[in-house]
Amino acid sequence: MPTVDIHTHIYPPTFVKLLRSRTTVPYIRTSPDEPHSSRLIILPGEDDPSTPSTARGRPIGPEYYDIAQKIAFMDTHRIDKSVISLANPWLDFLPSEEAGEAARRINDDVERLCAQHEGRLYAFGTLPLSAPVETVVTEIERLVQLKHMRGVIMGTSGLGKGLDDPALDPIYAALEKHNQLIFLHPHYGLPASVYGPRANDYGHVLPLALGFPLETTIAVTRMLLSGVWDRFRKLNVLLAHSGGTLPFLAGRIESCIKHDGHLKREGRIEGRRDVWDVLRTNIYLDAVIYSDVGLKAAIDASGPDRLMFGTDHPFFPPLEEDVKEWHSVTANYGAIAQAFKDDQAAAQDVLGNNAMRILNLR
Ligand code: 5CU
Repeated sequence: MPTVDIHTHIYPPTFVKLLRSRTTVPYIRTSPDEPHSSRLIILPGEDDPSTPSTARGRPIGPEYYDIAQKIAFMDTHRIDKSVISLANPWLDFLPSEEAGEAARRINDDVERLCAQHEGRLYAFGTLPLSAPVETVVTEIERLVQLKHMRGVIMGTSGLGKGLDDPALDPIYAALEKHNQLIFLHPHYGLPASVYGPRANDYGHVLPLALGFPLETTIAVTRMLLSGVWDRFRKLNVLLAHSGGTLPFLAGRIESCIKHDGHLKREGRIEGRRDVWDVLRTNIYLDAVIYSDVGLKAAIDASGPDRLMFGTDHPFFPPLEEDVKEWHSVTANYGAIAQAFKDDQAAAQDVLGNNAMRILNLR
């Protein structure tokens, strides 16, 4: 009975080199005062001049780019297989003319890493979303040929205008045609103004705990409202962080749709697929929510057969030194144990069997 981690990131060496060459977000900075410790600065606003440089971003060590550390982490946490993905902000920031080649290079790097650990690693590929749509579709078609790829990871910006942009249709069509899952992951959070003038006092808590999940929820709701799943009925999307807040808010979203005079006048309420249908047919959820309370909402919304264990490694390492097992991982294991305390078979499905089936792992 395998344990499979489907939410686990890496910045392969070529990507780290790219980040080290940059001076604007996203970048990696090594201060001359601390030559042995580098910081990874990726989130919007994270290098605000009012934040001391030693508090910007997060420390970055080999766990972010060394595949041997990923395997060691898997061994420590009894994870048999991982489906690795490039971490945010993927290639969103690259100039259009560079993105296609960068995606090919990084996807080939990741494919090689998986081949070095046959049977233990699979991957979600990365798309060159700032490139012309044809370049993106070509990369999707190339990814299908790579042995270890099992779909693509994407942020919420799409081609720059969000995931409800009709210009994405050829990309959705290619993903649907080749049965490639989108792993949808947040990065941009909410506008900084909502965090208030004292946001810097609160570290990363507001953007990560709330900005990320709400970003995902809004992105998926926009896809729903624009009819993406009416046009692409077999398009499958795996939502990070147990769907943000989608399982909890699905009823409210449906109610707002049914009470919207504008949608009614335009005839867009009847005949569409509702959020519950999409949650149970097109959406998969990870189990990265750290508590059985959120997990139960995910189970109720999509069903235990659509939920898959994840860790978010290498993010959220323990702050204490000499801790062997990460709190963030034991919290996710604990949430599954608690939510399925009367159903061991369903717990095992979430821990690994679902991923084996849904992602066709061997
Ligand atoms: O700690 C963070 O900033 C992050 C991040 O950027 N991406 C992610 O997947 N988890 C945590």
